[in-house]
Amino acid sequence: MAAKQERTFIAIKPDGVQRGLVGDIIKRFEQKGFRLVAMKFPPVIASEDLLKQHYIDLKDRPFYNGLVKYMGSGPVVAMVWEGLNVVKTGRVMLGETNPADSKPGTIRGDFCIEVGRNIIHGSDSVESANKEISLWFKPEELVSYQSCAFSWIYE
Ligand code: IDP
Ligand code: MG
Repeated sequence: MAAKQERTFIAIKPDGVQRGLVGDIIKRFEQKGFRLVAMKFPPVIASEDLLKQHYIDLKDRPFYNGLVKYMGSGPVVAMVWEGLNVVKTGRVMLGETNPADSKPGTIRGDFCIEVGRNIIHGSDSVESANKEISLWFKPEELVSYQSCAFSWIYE
């Protein structure tokens, strides 16, 4: 089972931080059974360079500049979570990119309204998770430890 563990990059965006949703969001990942392996503390105001790199795949989209500005407009809480299928399941927990299409019970479905203020980022594949984790964190900032609840969460 340990071999199937993977990691995802989750970031609470400036609107999520300003609106006081940090605790609620972390709580959902904790309650699910995923394991926190890294978190930037204090929260960081990301540089334009970092954000441009983070969203490089979207560089030709009309909202790219606004997105980079929004993401740099205040502190973000950058985290790495670990668990079985955490990339895919994390995306399900986030909801759709556009909160209007997100079901109640998802983070975006419960806490926000517009696509340009959708409060949270989550990696969309294992490959992009690895890229994003190495962009935001140094290897020594990720901690490996055994969860005492492991055998109560996994068969
Ligand atoms: P994702 O965050 O669900 O993976 P992406 O398509 O990767 O969605 O887009 C990255 C971010 O860009 C979104 O979370 C959202 O903040 C922003 N974004 C996406 N589409 C639009 C748009 O049409 N207008 C404004 N912002 C957008
Ligand atoms: Mg994306």
